[in-house]
Amino acid sequence: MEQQWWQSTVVYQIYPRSFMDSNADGIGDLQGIISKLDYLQELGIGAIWLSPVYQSPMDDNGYDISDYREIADIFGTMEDMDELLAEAKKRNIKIVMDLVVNHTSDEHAWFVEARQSKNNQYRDYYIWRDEPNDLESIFSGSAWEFDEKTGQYFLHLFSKRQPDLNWENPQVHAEVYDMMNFWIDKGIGGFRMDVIDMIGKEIDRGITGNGPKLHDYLQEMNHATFGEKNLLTVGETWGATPEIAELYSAPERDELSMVFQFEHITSTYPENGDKWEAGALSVPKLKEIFAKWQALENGWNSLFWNNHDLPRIVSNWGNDGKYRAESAKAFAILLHLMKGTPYIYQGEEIGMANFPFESIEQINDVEARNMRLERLAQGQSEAEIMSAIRHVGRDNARTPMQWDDTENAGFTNGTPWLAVNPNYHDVNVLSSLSDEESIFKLYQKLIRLRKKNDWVVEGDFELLKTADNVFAYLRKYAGKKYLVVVNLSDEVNVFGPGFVAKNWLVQNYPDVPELSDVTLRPWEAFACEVD
Ligand code: TEU
Ligand code: CA
Repeated sequence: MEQQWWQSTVVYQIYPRSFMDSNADGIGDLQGIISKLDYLQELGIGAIWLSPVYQSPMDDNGYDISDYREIADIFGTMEDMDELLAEAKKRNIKIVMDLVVNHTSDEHAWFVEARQSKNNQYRDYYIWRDEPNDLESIFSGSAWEFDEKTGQYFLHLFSKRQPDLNWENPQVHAEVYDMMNFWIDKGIGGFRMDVIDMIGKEIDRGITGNGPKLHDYLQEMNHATFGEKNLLTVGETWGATPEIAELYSAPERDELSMVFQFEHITSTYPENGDKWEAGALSVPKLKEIFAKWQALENGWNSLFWNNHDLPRIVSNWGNDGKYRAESAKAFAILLHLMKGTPYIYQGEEIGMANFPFESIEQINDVEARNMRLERLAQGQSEAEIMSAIRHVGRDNARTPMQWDDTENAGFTNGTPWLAVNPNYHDVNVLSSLSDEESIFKLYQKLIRLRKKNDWVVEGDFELLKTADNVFAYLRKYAGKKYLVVVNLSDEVNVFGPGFVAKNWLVQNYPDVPELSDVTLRPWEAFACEVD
């Protein structure tokens, strides 16, 4: 396959509520984003994945949509959206919209109608049963909510204000494709598809992810909407294996460009998959997982450490104290020189860290709040629960972007909807821009490397055998070899001997090591061409 634009670009995810506030109401908005496009252009990204900006009662911060064709008042207007598209285009940046079609808000007109009566014309847009089964919501409790008026239960795999759409109803498909074409006609660059692996669910058989009809639906969607439009499409698929990822992303299957897989993320979760009990990173496991995914043949990888649902990488697996800069850069080098399309989550490029949450009053996230109530009822202590939220809660990623060291980190002139991380005096965009050794400059360099070098996009990947906590690999392209070495620990580790450096590309300590026998410093990382 010829190289596609979405294979050589780097995508930047914006969580609009937390990016930049233009009107002092404490909430980020579209005009705020427009005001920062020059910054993103300087970083070098080619696309923005915009988390939902549609009309929504914001029970799940916009992942509960009440009108797919309107912009939420707090974010602006459709004129602002059109302006964002135009201003981004001027800077060669495409806008990838979040497509949330596993469920709507309970305030969506379809659901308002559907719950009126059993024979309402929208009733079958949703999933109703006389009796609930034992399916659980991802946001705690039963996945079924009793609706008084018509005496049936409706399904909600997320919050009870997010009723699941019924994809067994062809009318739902038609409505969704129509809406997608509305956005495509506006000139967007693609879609990030929220929990798309759930739309093929067969709930009476207890199947939620990877249902039997899933791929038929995606092919149908492709043909009815973006198929011929050269768009980036990325599915959020928590349950994908490399085999499944090829079903989604093999070009001849006419489905998606790529998917987000989460095997590296969930590698620290216990057997039962409970993210709240995530443990420490195992580097050997991480290497094994990436080696497996990098071997994807007929399909394309996405590459990410962070998003709006995950704790900050520098806090989660790095060292956000003594080695904040070194470890943030180490993770950047490791990821950005692999094969696939990298995604940067806002603030990652300046090494933003988790927030020191102490009490539930500081938490907005519906997932964490529901979890707390459930676990308090089960007898867990407040302290234990807060510790889990502090380590892996989603609000860690959602604190406001840190632009400078003025009040509220320059995010707002009002009161921010979620507190700004107290480290903003040290960690902010303004200081990163003037420091040649900043994390930002390293990201910028990695993005340029990818743009200029086909080996980064296309080279074969080969994992090297090394000390447990050293992650090293070769990329091979057109007879040349490129070496990437990363020490993923606070300790020194030995790498080598065996290579002769020809050409240094990038590193996270000011001086480069002697390749014949390297003692890697804590979190040391570098890449070079080798013989
Ligand atoms: O996330 C899907 C999802 O399963 C997450 O809720 C994830 O499991 C959880 O955050 C980690 O514990 C998508 C969106 O990214 C998320 O923000 C939404 O809340 C969710 O779908 C519902 O739309
Ligand atoms: Ca605002």
